[in-house]
Amino acid sequence: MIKGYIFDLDGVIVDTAKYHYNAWRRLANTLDFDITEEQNENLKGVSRVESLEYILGIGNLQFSAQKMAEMAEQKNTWYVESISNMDKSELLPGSEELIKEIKNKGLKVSLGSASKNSMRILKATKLIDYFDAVIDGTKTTESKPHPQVFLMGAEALKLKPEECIVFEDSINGIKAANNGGFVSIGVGDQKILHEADIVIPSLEGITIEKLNSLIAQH
Ligand code: B16
Ligand code: MG
Repeated sequence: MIKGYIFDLDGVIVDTAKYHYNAWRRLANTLDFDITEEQNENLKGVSRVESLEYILGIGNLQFSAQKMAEMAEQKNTWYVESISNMDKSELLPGSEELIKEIKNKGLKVSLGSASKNSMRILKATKLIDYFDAVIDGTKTTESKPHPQVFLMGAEALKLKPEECIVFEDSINGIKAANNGGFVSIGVGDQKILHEADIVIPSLEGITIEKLNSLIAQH
């Protein structure tokens, strides 16, 4: 029986994946190359430092550790600027409704995000009080597809992985959920997220009852 719901942040609760992409593109452009949407799929759910390494690999470029730290900082400054006026209008359809329903039914909610900006976003969108646990990039040492972020979430909720659903928009996040033994729900494109147990186009109209029936059919 499902007792806990673990939500990825960027691309599941809030529409911030586009801002990460824009900021990385801006950085790549300063180095005279570009990144495609397809390449961006591999950046979703990936930590800031590992994203930078991947991007520099695309440009076939190498820099000192100090220069790389400066570039990661620059990207984050641009990203934070783009979310500085964030409010509930950035919530993806259905996310707040589902989180509220889960809490109203006395079930548990955790965040499972790679982002170090997650508290800022949860506060700006006024969702923070619904969360029983917040596990993010400030607490983890391993990146998705390692399951650490979700295992820490389940532990904080005092639940086993098989008692929890993970919602994810990234290939790496789905792999992380599967690696940890969670029920994985891909939120987005079936073609991209085909490794998920179940794929839904968005959280719009998704209720606990619908989730239970999708799991029963699986
Ligand atoms: P930050 P998620 C991830 O968040 C993003 O998908 C990814 O694009 C980003 O690089 C990563 O967080 C780190 O974010 O630079 O804010 O620490 O999808 O795991 O919620
Ligand atoms: Mg995501």
